Amino acid sequence: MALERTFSIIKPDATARNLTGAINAMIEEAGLRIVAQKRLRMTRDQAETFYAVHKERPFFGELVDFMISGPVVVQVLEGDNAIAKYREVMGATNPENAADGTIRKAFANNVQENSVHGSDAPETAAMEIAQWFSGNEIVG
Ligand code: 3AN
Repeated sequence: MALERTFSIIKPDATARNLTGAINAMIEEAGLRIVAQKRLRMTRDQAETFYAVHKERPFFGELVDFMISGPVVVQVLEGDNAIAKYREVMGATNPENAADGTIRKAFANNVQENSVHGSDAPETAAMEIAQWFSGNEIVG
């Protein structure tokens, strides 16, 4: 299996509840390595760029407001099959549909305040990582 990198965000609903460590523990227990991490406050411009793919969706405005409402932790995760593996660990977008043992089942408030983001494909992972990290901030 190929060593892969994916991009993760611990969202404002989770940082507000002091869940960074609990979520990181679930990430590490799944065999993923946190090879870069920083806590920051997104600007509106940054959030709009990050979620540009959703700009026609009815929830876009609310989603951007939510993502800038508090601090986030942006991360790069590395491991075998990291993109698919992290999607599994996160669970379904809507926590009502998330499997037991997943981050969203354990912590998400609802479909919007769903605690974590993870890239959905190699191309988006590369773009998302490049938006938030320079090469020398990622130490595998
Ligand atoms: P995922 O994060 O599981 O890849 P996407 O890419 O469909 O899901 O959605 C991106 C983000 O948009 C979600 N993480 C969630 O915060 C928000 N979102 C998705 N669907 C809805 C919805 N129906 N209402 C409000 N927010 C939503």
